Amino acid sequence: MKCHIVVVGLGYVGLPTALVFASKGFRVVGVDVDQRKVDMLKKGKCYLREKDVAMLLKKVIVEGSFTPTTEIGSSIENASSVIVCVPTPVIAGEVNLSFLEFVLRVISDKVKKGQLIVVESTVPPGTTVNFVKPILESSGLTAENDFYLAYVPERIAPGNSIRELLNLPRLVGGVGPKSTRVALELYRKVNPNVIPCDSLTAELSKLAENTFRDLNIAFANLLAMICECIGADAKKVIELANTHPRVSILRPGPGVGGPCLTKDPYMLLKCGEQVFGIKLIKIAREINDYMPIHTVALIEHALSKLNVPISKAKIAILGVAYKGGVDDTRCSPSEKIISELIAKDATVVAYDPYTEETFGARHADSIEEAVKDADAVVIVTDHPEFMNLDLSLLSKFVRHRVLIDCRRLIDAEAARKLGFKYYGIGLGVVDE
Ligand code: SAJ
Repeated sequence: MKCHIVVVGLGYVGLPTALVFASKGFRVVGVDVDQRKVDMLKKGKCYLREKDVAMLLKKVIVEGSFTPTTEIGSSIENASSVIVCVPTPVIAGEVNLSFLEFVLRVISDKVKKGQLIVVESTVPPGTTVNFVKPILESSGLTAENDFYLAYVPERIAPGNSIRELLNLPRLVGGVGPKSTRVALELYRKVNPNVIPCDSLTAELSKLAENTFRDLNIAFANLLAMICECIGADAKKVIELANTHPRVSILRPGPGVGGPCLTKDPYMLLKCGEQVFGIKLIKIAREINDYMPIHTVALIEHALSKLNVPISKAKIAILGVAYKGGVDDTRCSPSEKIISELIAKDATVVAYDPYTEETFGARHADSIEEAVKDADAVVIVTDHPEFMNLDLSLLSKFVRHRVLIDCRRLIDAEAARKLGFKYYGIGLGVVDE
């Protein structure tokens, strides 16, 4: 058995992290405040809907290398390393570091000489040095001399976490060279692809990658709306532009969801409010946040062509999760789309093969149940299950053959041949 690691916070990031270390021979104690989660984990039951995570959990529980607990203090006393993966939510543009602070105060009571403390939670630039370090040093010990402190940003995409933890390059940013070296040694044991840097650079890189992705999607969404205005097809335009070897535009859609892209750009915004052009980040966020409203406008437009007032319409929503292949509904565009439709008195039925969440819409157990008597079918999430929808079967259930394809999963021509009015984000509307 190798040394003992404590992972604090067993959510989307902490749980896979704990399991990966446990599977590589470390003795890992995973701490979470949620007793229900801890009880499930002890029985080898996984609350994340990821096959690899569930399999690894069973394995490490049977092997005895992973111990879930709600007890944080005593587990830290015996640890050689502590990895903190607690949420750092952004509320109304302001980051809330209270969960992080709480954990750090407990750690500072227990921190010992030679221990490595790692923060993986996304934080504003400078947090490791200006916020984390002083709290830990209130113990009387100092970073670099007595204990080691590093920022190692999590970079995993929910749905694919184990593979990414093992393969995606890890940025390892210590508060000094000794901390970087000690943290590199630890992370190298699970992933050979480790890149040394300092904590500030690691913090900024994490925010840069998610903000860049948000900007890129905002540009794709802007292009989509331009194409809708002038009767072009953004999907084709982007496909062609991307044949240029130095261009890589992402896909437009019904909005950007999830807990990362919707929050991390605000952390970058905050640290450069006086910088010329910083509003670029804000505008990108505004564009992406606007897309659910744009989607509702497209639905209303389609219904108006049928002379069905929205208050009398039945709308089937396919997909509630924020992206394809996951059950995660955090900040999902579906939430805003469904609530806007309900506010307009539409009858909304939602189906998602991965989650029971409906955000107030009626729940359907199948696609057929969702689309029964629908005036419009709206594909919101790019789940693989929606890629090959059997439109001829669907057409038997719906009241009107109207398809609004926010992810451009369906072949427009094939849909039209079956008598569907096909609308897509980024597809210039051609109403006969
Ligand atoms: N989306 C689009 N068009 C696209 C790609 C995505 O509209 O072309 C939408 C998705 O549907 C979704 C949202 O953007 O609603 C975000 O999805 P995502 O797959 O882009 O990213 P996340 O939030 O699942 O994970 C991101 C990842 N960051 C990057 O790829 C740079 C992941 O690696 C990070 O670890 C994660 O954020 C995080 O935790 O920070």
